[in-house]
Amino acid sequence: MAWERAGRGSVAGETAHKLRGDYGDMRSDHTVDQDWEAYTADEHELWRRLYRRQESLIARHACDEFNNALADLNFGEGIPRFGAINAKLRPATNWQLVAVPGLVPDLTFFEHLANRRFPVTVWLRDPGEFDYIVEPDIFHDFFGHVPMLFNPVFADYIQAYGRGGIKAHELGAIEMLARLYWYTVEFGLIHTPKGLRAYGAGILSSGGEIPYSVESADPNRIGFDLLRIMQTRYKIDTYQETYFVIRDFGQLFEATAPDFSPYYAQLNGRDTFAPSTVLAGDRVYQRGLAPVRTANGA
Ligand code: HBI
Ligand code: FE
Repeated sequence: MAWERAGRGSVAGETAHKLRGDYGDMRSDHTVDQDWEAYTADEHELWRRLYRRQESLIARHACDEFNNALADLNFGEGIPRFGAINAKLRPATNWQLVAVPGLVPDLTFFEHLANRRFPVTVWLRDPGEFDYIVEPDIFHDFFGHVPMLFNPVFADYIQAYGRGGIKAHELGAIEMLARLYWYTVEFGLIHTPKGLRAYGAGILSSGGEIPYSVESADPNRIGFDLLRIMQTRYKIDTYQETYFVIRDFGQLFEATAPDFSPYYAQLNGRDTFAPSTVLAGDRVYQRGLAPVRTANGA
């Protein structure tokens, strides 16, 4: 996953590479129709392969909330229809999926989340990208994110993130907020009675990073701390050097309930921490033996 930097306020054309996806027919809110009939038999087969590989990994490494929702949804047989999932999502947490051509501008993304609409990319990666994909595709967006939208507390957290994003956009603080999204929604771990488990979509949609994030002795694992996370840079083209661990989803929601404006003011101009740093005040679950990862080490 190397897409975050490309996504930052840049869909209009400042990206390092051209965005994939067809942005020609989208509506003003960047949504499109899914056009499920257009997926080929090969694409459905690739989806089944991706799904089966992840399924064998998540049983031991994903949190129960993710595993239970995934089992209920049962979308392993082919690329799902968003409409069918929406019929289940609406009564569960009042979220809806909307189809998008790919990365959308930050503010558009935040506005969807603030209104409990989760943007899901319509295209699937090529077979050669089985293990690694630069931009989020339908497999990352769907497999990684959708099951957690069925958890009421987590679903509220994502909406709160969207609202916070709109505000951060006005305040010029998106970078700090984006680190929170990265280290929770994308790469978060949770400490459960069964041990450490993953809930972040970037982990759960990756074949290699699931066991790495939960079991490897290499990375740091540190207790969740909102301000600390907002000062911590991240790498977009390697496995993470540090994972942050929550106790439960309530902790996430409560920590992020206050208005962030004073936090941004407090942190503005301060030094940021390298992704591999362990601080004296950290609650350390695991001090990594080899946290530093070089690019493309994934
Ligand atoms: N667009 N489709 C899509 N998916 C994302 O996850 C996404 C995005 N645009 C911007 C973005 N993420 C992030 O840069 C913000 O969360 C900061
Ligand atoms: Fe994602």
